[in-house]
Amino acid sequence: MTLLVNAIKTKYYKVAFHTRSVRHLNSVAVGDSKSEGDAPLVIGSSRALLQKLGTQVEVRPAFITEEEEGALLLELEAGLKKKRYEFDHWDDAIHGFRETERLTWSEGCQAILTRVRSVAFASGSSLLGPVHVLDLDKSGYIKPHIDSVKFCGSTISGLSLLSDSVMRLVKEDSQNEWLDLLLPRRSLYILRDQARYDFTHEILKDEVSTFNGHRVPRQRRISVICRSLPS
Ligand SMILES: O=C(O)CCC(=O)C(=O)O
Repeated sequence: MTLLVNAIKTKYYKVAFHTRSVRHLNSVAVGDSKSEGDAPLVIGSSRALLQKLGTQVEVRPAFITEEEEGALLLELEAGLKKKRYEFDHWDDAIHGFRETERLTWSEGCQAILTRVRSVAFASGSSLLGPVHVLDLDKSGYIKPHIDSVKFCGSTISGLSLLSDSVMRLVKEDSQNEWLDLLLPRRSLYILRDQARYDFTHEILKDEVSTFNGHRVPRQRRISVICRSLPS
């Protein structure tokens, strides 16, 4: 069991071992990713950066309905419950998680994933067959990392179930360039190209989970992640 869990994690993630202080003063908001109330879902360190990465970072709120979220949870919970949350050594990429990969889905869930794939990936792209499912405990979080180029291509997209959360992107070689993405429960996020290769991404822990100065309480969160294959 542990071997499988470690194999999935090690396969996808390259942890970024850097310390940094991200300044969130003077952030700007731009782009098409807006909440239903028209509030921005992506903010960043400068308008130039947001414009540059505008098409490479998307958050689509309410991508799935409550019923669809329920269907995914029903299908995933039994398998996840058999595993223990792992609270790992400080240098691992994820803290307080359990995970699985799933290749076959019920018809209803498959239809949701087909919708995800049709909006997130260019038609004709080769996709990783198994979907990665990551269950973060309320106290769990994902440290800054860049997904391994060996196993993951130019696009990563994920559905967020059970909780709102904040994803932070920081330029690997220029730490004062950053974006924050508010990922509402049932939203879909998409990271492409430079946003995926040149920026670390992370999911903030509850204690520091804020977006644009507002607290975003983190509950247990399950993400359902689709990836393209390296070309
Ligand atoms: O849980 C998430 O949505 C983020 C997962 C992640 O960091 C990754 O797949 O590289």
